Amino acid sequence: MSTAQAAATGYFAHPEALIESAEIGPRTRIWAFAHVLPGARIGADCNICDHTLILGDAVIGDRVTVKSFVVVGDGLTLEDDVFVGPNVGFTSDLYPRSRRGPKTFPNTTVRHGASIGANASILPGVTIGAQAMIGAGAVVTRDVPAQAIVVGNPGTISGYVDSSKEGGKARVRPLEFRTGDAIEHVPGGATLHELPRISDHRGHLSFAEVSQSLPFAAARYYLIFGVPSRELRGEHAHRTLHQFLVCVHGNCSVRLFDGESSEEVLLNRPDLGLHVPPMVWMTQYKFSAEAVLVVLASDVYKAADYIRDLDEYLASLASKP
Ligand code: T46
Repeated sequence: MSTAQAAATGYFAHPEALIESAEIGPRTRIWAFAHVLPGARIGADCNICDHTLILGDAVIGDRVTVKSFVVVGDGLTLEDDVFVGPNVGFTSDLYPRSRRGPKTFPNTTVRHGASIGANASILPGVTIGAQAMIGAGAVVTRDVPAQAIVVGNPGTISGYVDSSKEGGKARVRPLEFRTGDAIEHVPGGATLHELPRISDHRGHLSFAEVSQSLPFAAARYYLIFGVPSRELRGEHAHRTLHQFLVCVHGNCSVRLFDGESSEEVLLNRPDLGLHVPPMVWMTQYKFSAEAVLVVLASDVYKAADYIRDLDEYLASLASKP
């Protein structure tokens, strides 16, 4: 397509770009030496930089930036507002051999608002969650939860972006908090309780009593232990369940997100309890070796009480009166 034809359809193409697709949205700019193959779909207001190759099966949403030296396609979808830094490598075949490519490619999806730093490598078939931030040079080998920050090789979650602050990181509750009334408030109505500790020459004893530090009657307990440090648990909210978390050995981080703000709490003492009411999106990660997390729950296990999809969780919050 010529530059004049491009202008007629409402987008800009540099005279040195090679455009073979008719599916390009208005106000998108495609710069020199970019090659867009027939069938590629590019939305509105995108910026496709010099020396990019957009293959025929590529699906690119609106307001997407693709910096130089990136190949988009082979099962790849970039949703709205995605940023792809220079030299990012989207791989499409786990066992590549010359002239023996796979017949079909696994679907790789970068969800809306996610950013990928320069020189990162993304393995085929992964989903990078909404607003996630992939650090420069990271190697992403598996799915990335929404809002997670991933760095290193293999890519590991180092934290979460605080969606209430543009590009910011979630506030981390200081390691040794002390308060007068022994209760601190965290997002979503969750509270951090400093539990009684009775110490003598025999050691320590800590406890919680219903209606004092334990804000509900427990119907169940469960334990989480032996978690490899790279793994994360949770990534869901409960519709009605109250929970009280105590890390009785070692430490782990709990990220709480209430749809607007997020905060990370470090559970590092057996006399520190975290009450999490319903409808708080919660993740546990950064487990130390030998960490044991005890959870008291207000009800028996009910699979239907879980909301495991972040978009569904946000929609449920929005539909609340
Ligand atoms: C939570 C965080 C902190 C049961 O059968 N009974 C139970 O009481 C529990 C808690 C789990 N399960 C089964 C359900 C799954 O098949 O155990 C399996 C693993 O559970 P899940 O993937 O939910 O594990 P986590 O660590 O992601 O979440 C758990 C709790 O389920 C959840 O309520 O808030 O710990």
